Amino acid sequence: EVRVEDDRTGLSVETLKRAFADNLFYIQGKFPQIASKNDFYMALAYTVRDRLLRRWLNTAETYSRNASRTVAYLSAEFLMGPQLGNNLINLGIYDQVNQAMQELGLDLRELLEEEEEPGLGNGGLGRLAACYLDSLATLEIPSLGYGIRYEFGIFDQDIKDGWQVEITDKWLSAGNPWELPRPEWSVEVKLGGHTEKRADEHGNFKIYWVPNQVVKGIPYDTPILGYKTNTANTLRLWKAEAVESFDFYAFDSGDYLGAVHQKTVSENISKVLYPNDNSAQGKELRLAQQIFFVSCSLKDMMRIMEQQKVPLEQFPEKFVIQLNDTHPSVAIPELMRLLVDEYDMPWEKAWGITKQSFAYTNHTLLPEALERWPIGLFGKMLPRHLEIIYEINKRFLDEVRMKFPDDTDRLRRMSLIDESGERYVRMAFLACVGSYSINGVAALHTELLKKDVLHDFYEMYPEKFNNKTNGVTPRRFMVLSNPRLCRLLNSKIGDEWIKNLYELKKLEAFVEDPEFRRQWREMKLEIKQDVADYIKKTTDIDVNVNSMFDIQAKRFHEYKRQHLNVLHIITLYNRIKANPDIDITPRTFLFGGKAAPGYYIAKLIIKLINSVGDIVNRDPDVRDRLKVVFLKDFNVKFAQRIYPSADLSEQISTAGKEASGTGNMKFALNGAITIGTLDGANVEIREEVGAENFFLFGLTTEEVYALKKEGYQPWEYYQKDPELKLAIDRIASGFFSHGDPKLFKPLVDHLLGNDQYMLLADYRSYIDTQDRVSEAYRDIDRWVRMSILNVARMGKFSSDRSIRDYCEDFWKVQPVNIELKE
Ligand code: 26Q
Repeated sequence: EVRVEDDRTGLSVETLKRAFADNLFYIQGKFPQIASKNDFYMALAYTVRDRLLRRWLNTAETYSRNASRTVAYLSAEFLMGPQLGNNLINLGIYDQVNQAMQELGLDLRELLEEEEEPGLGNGGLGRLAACYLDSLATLEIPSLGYGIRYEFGIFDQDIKDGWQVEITDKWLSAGNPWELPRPEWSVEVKLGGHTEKRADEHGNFKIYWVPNQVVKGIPYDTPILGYKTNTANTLRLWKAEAVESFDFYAFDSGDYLGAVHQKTVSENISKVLYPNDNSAQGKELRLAQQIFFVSCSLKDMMRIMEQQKVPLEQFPEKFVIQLNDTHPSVAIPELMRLLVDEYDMPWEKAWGITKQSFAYTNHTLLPEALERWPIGLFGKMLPRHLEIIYEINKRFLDEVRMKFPDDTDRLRRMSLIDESGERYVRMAFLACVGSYSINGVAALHTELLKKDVLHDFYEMYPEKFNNKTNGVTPRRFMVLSNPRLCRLLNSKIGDEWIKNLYELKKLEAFVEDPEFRRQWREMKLEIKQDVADYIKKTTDIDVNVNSMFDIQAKRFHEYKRQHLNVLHIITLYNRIKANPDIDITPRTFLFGGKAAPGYYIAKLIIKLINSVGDIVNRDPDVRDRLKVVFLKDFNVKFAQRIYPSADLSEQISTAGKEASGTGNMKFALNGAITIGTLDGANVEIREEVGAENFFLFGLTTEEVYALKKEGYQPWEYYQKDPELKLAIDRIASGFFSHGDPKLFKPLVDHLLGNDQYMLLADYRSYIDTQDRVSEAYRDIDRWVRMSILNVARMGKFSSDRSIRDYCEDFWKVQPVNIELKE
């Protein structure tokens, strides 16, 4: 019997080759001889997409038949990273495709490099959303991600003369093979205008919102495959366009240019991602983005319910809406508006439904990142929502009065409207009142929310508060990014760990095996060699692969203290200059990360790193014992390349400032040892891997508070510690800036002036701990043991564990098995 595999579904190497050639010809319209690398990438992407469509449609069909309870994950950011490699892994066809490409004379790794990644997020919060979608699909949980299809994602970073330069991210310019537009499910969103009270046809008085702008949202769907399951969930991103009526209006009125202008105004809404991480700017367009995607998403959920014939009263049984920070929290008044104004539901009933539907995740303790909207701006864009918020607030404050009589200060503190000066809507408070669950993203973070930022709300609703420690997906951040590690792991403990990360525990049995340790060490060396080649190619800097790779890769922010790391580098440099023959453990310092374009000090820290690098890397006295490398344009693709190469992971934020961190997890899962403070998830990582396998330094959160209270004097630390003084003096003197003392003056002033993030207080502890790190690295066998034990004990930090916790604790959703049929 001759069986021919279908070109669109077959998985044999022969069929894959045939399908690839077919797509190259019929979709890209090219013969192989003249095809570009992008043509080959596209042909392969379509070949893979064909192979996941059946899963996708079967999943959608099954969900709609069962009307299963569904998680709607609302997020202004999804930092997905490249799709091709991940889809190959999750479909389980990486090896076949690799071979097919080889037989066609192509290199799969090169084609993977071709993909422009969708960088629709800033950092931790956006990447967490992406990891959670991966785990939801892998755990077969019905779920939809809802967000914005930004035309320009996070900017590309270039470095010119040591400074960051931003370049617009044109990720869509070569086309996106992973999305399908679904124009038939477009919805309209109203903005601006005013409200009117009028009688309806039955003579009942009702509120009508008369907007002055209407925009259309068009959904673009991307499949989210589970790892080796049949599940393919959906990420639905909304693109803003003008409604057609404006085109007609142009003909009617003759105001052609006016109508075209309206069109660009509408399209602006999904034009660009705001590039701020952990800082909220009250910009009008940002609020328009939020109501736009939230309103589209809620109307989409209602459409789905109608199609599945689920009555609106059962909204909380059909959907649980997870709010990824407050960015989508305007969903609370928007759902109220839809139910009360558009579906004529009584307020109490609508409020009952709303409160049962939302759950809120907080991601920050930084005051400047808590969203507040000036009343004027809010009311101008969302007049009806402001009225609804006032009503929610009135009823809420009555509730507070009942529970805490005669406590006017508490009412003032808890009001959804901040009236201390200019009036603001406090979005975190709105999210607390409108949700049945409030969670932080690491144990310490949740405790600090209860004690501090949301203390009054904790006293009011203690039962709502819970912790969900973040996690990361081992599919992308181990299987895809670190094939060498995976081969070694699989040879010892099989591959169950990919779906159950606690299986990594089994590695502990091999830590005393010298041959295994030798293999581990060799593996790390090979990975470092790859990265060294990449550094040579991109920066022309030679690095020594036997030196310790000491890496800090994350967004630039003063609280993350990249400049504390720099103070360490300068200290080592000063020691060498004082004593050129000093015995120093060789290190390669690698930095990666972007600064918000308007954050001057963060950009100055980038310039400082490059300036210090220029001096240190060229100084003959250093004799290649220290190298400082800034790798530009840190993004998901680049992160995957860099995490596996780290010996040391820098997680050095001021205690109490980093909500969780997730880079810390990605490094440790790839065998790096952490040097870190007791902040965010570092606390739990240290608990898991053991204090003896973690380099702890610095003040605790309590000590930070106490020191602030008693009057912190950074100047005293500077005066008392000669190494610290010398390091800062080097910067201040212009030593790293061609003799110009002005260049880094703002930075020096921050440190010696108020030093908000207490670098000087933590400096000595950091340096001494770094000295212990250097000592430990000299005993490479001891280091390798620590590395193995770190990986073995990181099982907790899979995003599968996080998602299981969400499901069991308060989402109350069950897996749905998908059967594959035609
Ligand atoms: C808000 C309003 C206007 C403009 C921008 C913003 C905005 C955008 C992004 C505010 C905050 C963010 C991003 C926050 C973020 O990434 N937080 C990180 O979340 C991670 C996942 O939980 C944690 O691990 C990090 O500790 C936390 O910093």
